Amino acid sequence: MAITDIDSCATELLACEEERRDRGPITEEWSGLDQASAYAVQDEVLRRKVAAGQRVIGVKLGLTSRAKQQRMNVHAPLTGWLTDAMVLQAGVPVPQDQLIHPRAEPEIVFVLGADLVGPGVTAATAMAAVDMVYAGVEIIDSRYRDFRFTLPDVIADNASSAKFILGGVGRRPEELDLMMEACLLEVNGAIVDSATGGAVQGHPAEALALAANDLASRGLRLEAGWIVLTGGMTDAVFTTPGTNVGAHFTSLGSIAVRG
Ligand code: 0L1
Ligand code: MG
Repeated sequence: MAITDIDSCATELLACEEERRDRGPITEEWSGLDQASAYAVQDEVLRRKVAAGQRVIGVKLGLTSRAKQQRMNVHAPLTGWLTDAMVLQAGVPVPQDQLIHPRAEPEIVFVLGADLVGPGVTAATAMAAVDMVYAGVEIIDSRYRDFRFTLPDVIADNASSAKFILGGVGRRPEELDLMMEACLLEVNGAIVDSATGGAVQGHPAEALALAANDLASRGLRLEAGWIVLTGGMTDAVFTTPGTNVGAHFTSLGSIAVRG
């Protein structure tokens, strides 16, 4: 289909998700896809999902670590939406029959105890709004072939969102040194990558502040009770059938993912 505006772009990206079909970057077809129109596409896709019964449960950040930015060749962070349909319960295998080319990445996750309203949110004010901290693994699944995209493309695609798993260990923020919180990423018994929370914008609280301030620039806010995924700490690994991924955190426990 010809992509000529926000509406047709939203229709195409939703169709790709539903049909498990990947495609080339939309910016190569529609020059009107800039950052602002890409967020409008993201919001339109969300509006349609909510109209179909999904519930907004939070926000995700993407490309908040240098590892991810270098890997994807996109050098700026972005935000996307989380809905209840994205929750994958621990122990449930990656639903290959719903996804195109899923990959897993470890993240530090916040659950908010209070609204967080930008502009002007700092890491300190952001942390004051956090109720609990968890480990998470995000299962990303770009609608773009080979995960090849520009910043507007990946914004329109809701930051490659698909599923996420929340760890079973919740801690109060004051119990943790999140800059030093480490994660070892294991694939089929071998450690393939590692990072600390400092990889995420210097501190995951900086990522949370960034989300609040970015949303404020669009007249939006983070809400009490919402989940915030702060972005992949390491590169993401493919979760093909038969792959076993483990994300082992210093204080936040381990998450096992079965491909
Ligand atoms: O597909 C991608 O890697 C872009 C989304 C970024 C996800 C993340 O950094 O958490
Ligand atoms: Mg992520």
